[in-house]
Amino acid sequence: MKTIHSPLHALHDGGMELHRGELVPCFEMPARVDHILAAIARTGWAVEAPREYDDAVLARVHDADYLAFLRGAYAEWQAEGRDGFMLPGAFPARGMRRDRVPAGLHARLGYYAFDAGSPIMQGTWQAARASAFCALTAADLVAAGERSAYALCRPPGHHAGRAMFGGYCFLNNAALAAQRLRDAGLARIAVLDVDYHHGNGTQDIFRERDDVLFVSIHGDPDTEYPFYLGYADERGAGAGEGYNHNFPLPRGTDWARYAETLERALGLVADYAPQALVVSLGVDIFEGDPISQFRLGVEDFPRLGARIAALGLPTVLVQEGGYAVAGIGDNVVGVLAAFAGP
Ligand code: Q9C
Ligand code: ZN
Repeated sequence: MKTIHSPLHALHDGGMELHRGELVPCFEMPARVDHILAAIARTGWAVEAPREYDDAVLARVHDADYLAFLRGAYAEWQAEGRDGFMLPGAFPARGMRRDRVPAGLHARLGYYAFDAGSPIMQGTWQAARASAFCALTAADLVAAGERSAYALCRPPGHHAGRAMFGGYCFLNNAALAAQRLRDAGLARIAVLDVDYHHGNGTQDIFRERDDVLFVSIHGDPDTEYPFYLGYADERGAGAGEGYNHNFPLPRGTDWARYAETLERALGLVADYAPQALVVSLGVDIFEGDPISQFRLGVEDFPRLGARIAALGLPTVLVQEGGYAVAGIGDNVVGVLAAFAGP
């Protein structure tokens, strides 16, 4: 199985995030990719650079005004004589205007953001584009007949909405991959999101559609980020009603509990009979993760991979979270091994 990777991810680096009321260095750091690449190098699997795509491909999933904001935000920041990284401090919550995009840079920053945990810096746009290109390239490989491909995306994507960033995510890599597979002529795509955090962006992007099934297993949003989406009663809307399934699980969930839920989730994917599967592969379900509360051990990731691979579907695996940096490579390769064959 091929890994698609771009060194441009490292241009997004060095920011701080507001974490439980404290400004701390971002958990989402370039070293994550180094550890994943090192583990992949030990397997001998091929690593390739992504292809390039026009902004029109990104606009299949994201709004044009949002893409323009991401592209130009840091240059505007510099034009105001500032450096370092950008973080918003105010957001349009209930009772406030969301129907107009304000003019000022800081106002627009809060308008498009949903948390103060996702700094924008000099290289963020380039890194986010390269990350999206990895997912799109992996989707193109699978559309062209590869059984599976792994997009080593960084920054991650599943929290990013049509016109919204947050949770370390700017462009929704998994959604772009799913849309790319649709645009290649595959009729039905399933997205299985196993990241610890609910994939609110992906859910929202496909909420009203029946051609992309979204199934997510994650920490209960009553206490776990992103808090305001990811509950079991969110089933999709309009034509998409019944094509969205959330499985929130409590803190402390171990493999035994997880595996039961996984079987139900996989059953829904199989019943949908998709032409391809996109996996939002967050390994922050690991017991050693510093910001998450499930208890999967290193030995559980090959089990997870084997169960998903047993669907027998052409599969694009897209890297999402995972912040136990030293263990991230083994956990990712543990999942991928089931797809790579003997
Ligand atoms: N100020 C992923 O795993 N932490 N994202 C809270 C709020 C956010 C995790 C920050 C965790 C996001 C892709
Ligand atoms: Zn996560």
